Amino acid sequence: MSLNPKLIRKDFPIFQKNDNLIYFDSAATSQKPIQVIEAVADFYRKFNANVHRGVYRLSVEATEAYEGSRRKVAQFINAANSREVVFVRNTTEALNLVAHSIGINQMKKGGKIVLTMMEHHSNIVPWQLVSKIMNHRIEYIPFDGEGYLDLSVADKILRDADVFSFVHASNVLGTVNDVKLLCRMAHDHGALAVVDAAQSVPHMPVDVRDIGCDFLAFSGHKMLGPTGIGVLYGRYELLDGMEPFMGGGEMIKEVHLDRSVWNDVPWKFEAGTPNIAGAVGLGAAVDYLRGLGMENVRTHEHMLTAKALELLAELKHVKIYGPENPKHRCGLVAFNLGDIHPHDLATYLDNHGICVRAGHHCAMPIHTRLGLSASTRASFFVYNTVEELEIFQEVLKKAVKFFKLA
Ligand code: C6P
Repeated sequence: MSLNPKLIRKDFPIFQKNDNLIYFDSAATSQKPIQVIEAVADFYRKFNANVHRGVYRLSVEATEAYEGSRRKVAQFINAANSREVVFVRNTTEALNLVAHSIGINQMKKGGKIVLTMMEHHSNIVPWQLVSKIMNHRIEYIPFDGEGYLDLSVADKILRDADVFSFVHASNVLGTVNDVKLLCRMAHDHGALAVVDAAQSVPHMPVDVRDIGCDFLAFSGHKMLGPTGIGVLYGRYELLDGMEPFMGGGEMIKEVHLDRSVWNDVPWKFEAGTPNIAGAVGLGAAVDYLRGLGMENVRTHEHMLTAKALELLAELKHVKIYGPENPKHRCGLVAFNLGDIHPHDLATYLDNHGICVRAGHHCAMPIHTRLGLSASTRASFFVYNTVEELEIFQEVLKKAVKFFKLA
């Protein structure tokens, strides 16, 4: 079934306020439908209390709403058990949790971590932090000129690796990696497989059991949900054997002056009062996306990406990054237009009502590999239309004249 973005837009108050707004920055954060906004507001209006603490009815209801969202998220990614879903703040925190707990508490000093050169900083810096403490080595699988991982060198690089952590869909190149294959490669080398799914879970069906990953991280705010809520999926046996990342209330069963006993999974990783309303909002976002159907979401974005590539390619001065085949891409396109600085281009586009991101998109190593300091990126979601892409192309044509590209 094809999506009707014009109908979908009616659910988003931000487009009601300004129907001409062309929002091409969903890879940074998505807009929110009224169903999510109301779920959060309703929580505060009707159920607000702390979770797992009170015996009174309101607290039990708040706990049920919070844990109900956990079950929805677990189903959404086909986790075997909702206890494999840990609520965190965002993808960044999820990856820091894994890097800390595995990299410091489980790996021996001088271990080996393998990443790829197309990682977001969130999947590089946490590993660098623990490597500094533990003297681990980090090696990177490169990508080729078209934006595909160079798997011909992967076996060599993965030898003796303890962890292989990689992005599902690149936030700059748009490349959708074959994560099932990458997980198999990790396991063949005895390494844990960690997936950064920040740009995939919102936009395509993701089944953790089919992928065969050990851990998978994503953010609520990129999938129509609120900011400040994210997910770390982990296989139960692994989470159970891990040390917590943060200490405090709720993550313990017993505290004595000389020692403590941790709570069960997943609560041992959720120290302190969690973002309860955020989790409830994420549950509503999952309901919304499931209502649309993730296959339909993927098909719609594939159609938009193919059209964007086609319209951009018609411009003489454009340089597009990432795979040419839209089937291998997620719904975003990073590009440069002649020598116009991406910040100047983004400002020009903003003056014409179009929101895009400009800069290194928190992925400096990708830009360094491409010989760039920055790019302009347009990213799409369920509320974007082909008409918006046509306007985008017209404004880019005007920009060519305005910036006097030869
Ligand atoms: N990328 C972008 O504009 P957080 O900030 O924790 O929700 O997500 C971090 C993150 C991790 N991995 C990938 C592949 C990502 O794209 C992001 C976030 C945004 O591209 C903001 S920098």
